[in-house]
Amino acid sequence: MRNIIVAALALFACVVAQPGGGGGNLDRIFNQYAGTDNQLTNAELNRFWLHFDDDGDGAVSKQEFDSGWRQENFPNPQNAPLFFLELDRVPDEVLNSQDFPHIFRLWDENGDGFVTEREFRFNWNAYFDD
Ligand SMILES: [Ca+2]
Ligand SMILES: [Ca+2]
Ligand SMILES: [Ca+2]
Repeated sequence: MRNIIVAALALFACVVAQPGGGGGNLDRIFNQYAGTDNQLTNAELNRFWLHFDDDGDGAVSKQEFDSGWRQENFPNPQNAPLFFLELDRVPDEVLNSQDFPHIFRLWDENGDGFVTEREFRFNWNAYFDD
């Protein structure tokens, strides 16, 4: 029995320690934008993407995205240009209100209009791990 607990703990530690885009970072982001209901609405996820918009013109340019990604210490900054392309769902080299609904639908796995922490983490890791 004791061995099982030790093994379970070791496994747990492994899972927790996985970089997967900086676990702590991810929790912080999610909590910051999701609010008390612990789910992201479309507007809340938009707010997250728009925090990259340094000049406040309502669109995230590639340059804003790249530099924001590095500033935030998000995972795999060398791939930020590729992440930008993935997120640019209506391809015009900016991320704006045309792209956000598509991104939201991709992240809202079950289509209930909310992105839970599990959905957020799952997609974050899928899109932003190398
Ligand atoms: Ca901008
Ligand atoms: Ca776009
Ligand atoms: Ca959902």
